[in-house]
This record gives sequence, structure tokens and C-alpha cells, in this order.
Amino acid sequence: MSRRRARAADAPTPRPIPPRVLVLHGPNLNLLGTRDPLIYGTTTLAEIDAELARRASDRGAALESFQSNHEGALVDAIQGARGRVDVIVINPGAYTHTSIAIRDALEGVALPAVEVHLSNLHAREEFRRESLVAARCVGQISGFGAQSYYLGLDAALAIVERRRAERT
Ligand code: CA2
Repeated sequence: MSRRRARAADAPTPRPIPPRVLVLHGPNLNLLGTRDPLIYGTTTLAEIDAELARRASDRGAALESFQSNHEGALVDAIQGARGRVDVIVINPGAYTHTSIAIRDALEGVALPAVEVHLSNLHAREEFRRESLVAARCVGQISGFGAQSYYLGLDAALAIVERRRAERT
């Protein structure tokens, strides 16, 4: 084997850069598992976050979760994600239906986002049918309970993979 070929063969395979995922939970989602199990299920937010972290780690991804009852704190978290995160998974809770600020923040950071909801927004009150953030997200997953978050993570990782493949 020539010296040049031997060197190429010995070179370590570059490690893939872990996709970085930010999961955001809006107001009252900290109450999950304590009330309204018929609508929102019995899984607590801590259990959802732990399962998301486990699944992300199995896929070689880095994941952080943040919950807030405050619109501005969610806006700050979205703004802070720029340059630090590849994709956002967001359940804006009731802000889904009211928050132009969260919509504008998603637009402002220009990061891909996946909107998730535990309940089926279209099977509930009329006012829940409208999402102000949906148009700034790649897509929406709604109605699968805690599973909506896990499907959201799958979608988020697929988005990162596709974008990276498009860049190479
Ligand atoms: O289905 C979803 O994930 C929602 O984003 C949940 C929001 C609701 O306002 C949206 O329309 C749909 C409400 C979260 C409240 O969570 C609770 C959980 C347990 C007990 C009380 C509230």
C-alpha cells in the first residue's frame, strides 16, 4: 500500500455532529399527570422529558427541555436558540391560539420547528382550531397524547438530517 493510501485508511472516521434539539412546553403543561387525564393523559411532564432525552440520546442527538408559564420567557428561549440549536419542538399550550409574539420569535430565528399537541385541537372547542404558530412551523402533530412529543422528535431529527444532506 502506498504511503498516501495507508494514511487515508488510518484516518479516523469523522464523528457525526449531534443534532441539537430544543423542546419547549408552554403554560400549565407542568400540571400534566395531576389533572384532566381524559384530555391530557396521565404521563407527567418530567416523564415526557425523560423519555425524550432517552430517545434523543439513542439517536445520537442532544436535547434540552424548557417549560414556562410566561410568554416572554418562551420568546427568550426561542431567541436564545439561534446558533445553539438545530431544531425546535414546541407545544405552546394555550399560547398556540393567542401568541403573535411566539409566532414572530419563530420567524425571527428562522429555525425549523415542529408544533406538537397532546390533544386533538380539531376535536375540541372551536377556538383551539386556530394555531397562530402553525404557519411558522414545518408541521403540526396533534392528538396522540405523550406520543405527539415522540413523533415530534422523530420529525425534528428527520428535518435536521434532510437539511444536512441538502447542504452536502
Ligand atoms: O393539547 C395540547 O397539548 C394543548 O397545547 C394543551 C393546552 C391547551 O390550551 C391547547 O389548546 C392544547 C393546555 C395545557 C394545559 O395542561 C394541563 C394539564 C393538566 C391539567 C391542566 C392543564
